[in-house]
Amino acid sequence: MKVYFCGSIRGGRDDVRVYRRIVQKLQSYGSVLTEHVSFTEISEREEASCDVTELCCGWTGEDASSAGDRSIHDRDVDWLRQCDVVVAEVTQPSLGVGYELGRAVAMEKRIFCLFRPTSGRNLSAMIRGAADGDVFVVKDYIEDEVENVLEEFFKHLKNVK
Ligand code: 6IA
Repeated sequence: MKVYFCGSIRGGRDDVRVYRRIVQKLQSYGSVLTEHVSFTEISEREEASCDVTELCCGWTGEDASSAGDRSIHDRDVDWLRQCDVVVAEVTQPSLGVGYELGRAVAMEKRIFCLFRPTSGRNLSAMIRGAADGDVFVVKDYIEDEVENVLEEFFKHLKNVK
């Protein structure tokens, strides 16, 4: 199973430790194409060590610094096409995550969005309003429940497949 995980990068990295927890759990179900989203070494200004850049993008040396936004976009859209399921942590608002979810809907992917109401934020109507409880699921959760919530979702996924 290929999982595409979405989490904020330039939108802000406040939740990176939750992303790490999610990705670790997701890796017990399959390969996470976008593991780099959970790397604490990546800041919202995308200052990452060379090692990390190499790890996440397969770019090395000069390529890594000059790859640019188009390469990131095209590669991510390609991964989105390849994946079996999209899991997004949507508490920290991110234009990129919103865009990925819109593209995923158009590709008819299964989508699981995780939102933490304890953040005091109100989830965008374009995400909450897209939920149909089947192909597009939005789940309110607290951080301590995150592994259980993912377990429930993947159990359900196995049954509908
Ligand atoms: O607008 P945002 O930057 O918050 O969008 C975040 C979302 O877009 C994530 O779910 C990622 O899948 C995708 N994304 C945004 N920036 C990158 C990126 N930058 N690399 C891969 N995916 C990205 C390069 C970081 C570099 C240090 C390796």
